Amino acid sequence: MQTTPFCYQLDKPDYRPSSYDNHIQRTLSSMKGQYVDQEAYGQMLAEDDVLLYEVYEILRPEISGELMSGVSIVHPGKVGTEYFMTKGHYHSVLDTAEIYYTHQGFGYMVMETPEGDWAVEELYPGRVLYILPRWGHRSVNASPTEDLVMYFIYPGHAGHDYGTIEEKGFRKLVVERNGRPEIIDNPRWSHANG
Ligand code: S6P
Ligand code: ZN
Repeated sequence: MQTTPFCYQLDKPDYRPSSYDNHIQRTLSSMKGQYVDQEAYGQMLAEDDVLLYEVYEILRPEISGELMSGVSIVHPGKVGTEYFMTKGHYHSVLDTAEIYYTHQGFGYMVMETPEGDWAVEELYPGRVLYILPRWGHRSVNASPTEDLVMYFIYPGHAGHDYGTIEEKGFRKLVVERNGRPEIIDNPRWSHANG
């Protein structure tokens, strides 16, 4: 790990960092139960465990004075009518924020709090999204052809809680209807919460 200030490049055409510590690749099989159309999910998985998204991480010590950063790339595609998306998570230390800067593509950040608030923000090149502490987040690629490429920064001690979202999902889904993205209620979320 670096002990003096350091730099890395995020260059066109793909904005992958010039150096990184970790490359995560998440495929369809890691999203069991997350897509509302379970039949479409099963059929697609039987054909191919496709790559949904990748994360290049620049890691630092997991302490509050440090910052984690990196690049996430969500590939284009759909499971049924629902766009490819990240697993989504809360930070384990709930009271930690995050910033996302979109380099390329078009999509949405779906967010909610444990208190019942929700928000969905558009993501497109040049746009900066500030995610407040306590807001769980999932990125969704709503472009039919382009990667959604974003740079992110969050506190070193934040950690990740995936379990809550795996169990309940998000309140809102982004689906394609009549060739356009639409934000709808997640029927599975309502069911899970009675
Ligand atoms: C971490 C930050 C991103 C995500 C990445 C993948 O706090 O929000 O690095 O990890 O977008 O999403 P997920 O939900 O699989 O971690
Ligand atoms: Zn996060």
